[in-house]
Amino acid sequence: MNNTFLNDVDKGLSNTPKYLLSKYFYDKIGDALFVDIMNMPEYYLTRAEFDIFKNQTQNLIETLKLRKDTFFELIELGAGDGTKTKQLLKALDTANYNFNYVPIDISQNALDQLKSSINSELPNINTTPKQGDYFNVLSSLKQSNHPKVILFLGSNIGNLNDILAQDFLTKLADSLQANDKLCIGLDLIKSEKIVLPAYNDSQGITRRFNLNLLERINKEFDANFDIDTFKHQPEYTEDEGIARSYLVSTKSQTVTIKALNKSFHFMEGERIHTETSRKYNDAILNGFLKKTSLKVIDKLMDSNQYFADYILNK
Ligand code: AVJ
Repeated sequence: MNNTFLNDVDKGLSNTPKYLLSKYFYDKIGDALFVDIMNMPEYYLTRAEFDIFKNQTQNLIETLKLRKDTFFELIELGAGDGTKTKQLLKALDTANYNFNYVPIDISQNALDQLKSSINSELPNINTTPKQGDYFNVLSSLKQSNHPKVILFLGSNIGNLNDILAQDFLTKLADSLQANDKLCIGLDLIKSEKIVLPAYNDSQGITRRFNLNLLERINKEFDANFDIDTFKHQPEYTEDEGIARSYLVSTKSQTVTIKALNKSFHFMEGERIHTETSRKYNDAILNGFLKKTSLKVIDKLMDSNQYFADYILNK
């Protein structure tokens, strides 16, 4: 695991242009910063999807065709702190549905916290977490023969570039059976005035979240990034529908990563691309889906129509 991270750092910083993978944001500090981001007034995504899960829970249960007489697995990719999912879990628990909750996340720390919070808030629910990234867990999905409901919320899929998103949806489709359901939460393409501040909150939490990636490399790989010399830079245009975050070196400098026994040169103004957050609409989603066996059967939106949960099956 750690070695993969080190290899990915080497690969990304040796590339032109430089990049680091956003999945590595989530160490213990990154997890906590992301929870803070979700509470920022500018970060509308979580509130919008929470609105759907809180106010359209019955609708969600119906459209997912959940049945009380059949055991199913509720699998969540990138579960994080589970705030939205708990709305659904609560309703399913109250109505005595028979299921197992399988949260999957890159962060073991996030999973440990989620499991203990569900155990205390919803003690009837059987939670069996799995650690891994989205691609690694796909193969384990096929192993179970129970009906499955897959939740992929929070516009987490937005972190995959278009090639990876296509690849992921194709593989995900292959690991599902005819009666399985998929709920994908997508942030919808909208004006720059709304999207850009979500990645540049006025309290600077997103900035710290982005810079934490360099601090993580300093700590884990004995590197000497001077984080005061890197600037958080988010970009978004409504035309393209993709938010990207960068860290910009404010001066010409060389950074050494002892665990790699290597140095990396940064020109003044040179950037590291650290995150892609694609926004969606029906056409973009259907463009990916047409190359898979998946189709949209329903779409739930929040009251502002900022965000949509798409329900899919094969
Ligand atoms: C968890 C991937 C949905 O892209 O909006 C928030 C992560 N990054 N602020 C997103 C994130 C900066 C977030 N996702």
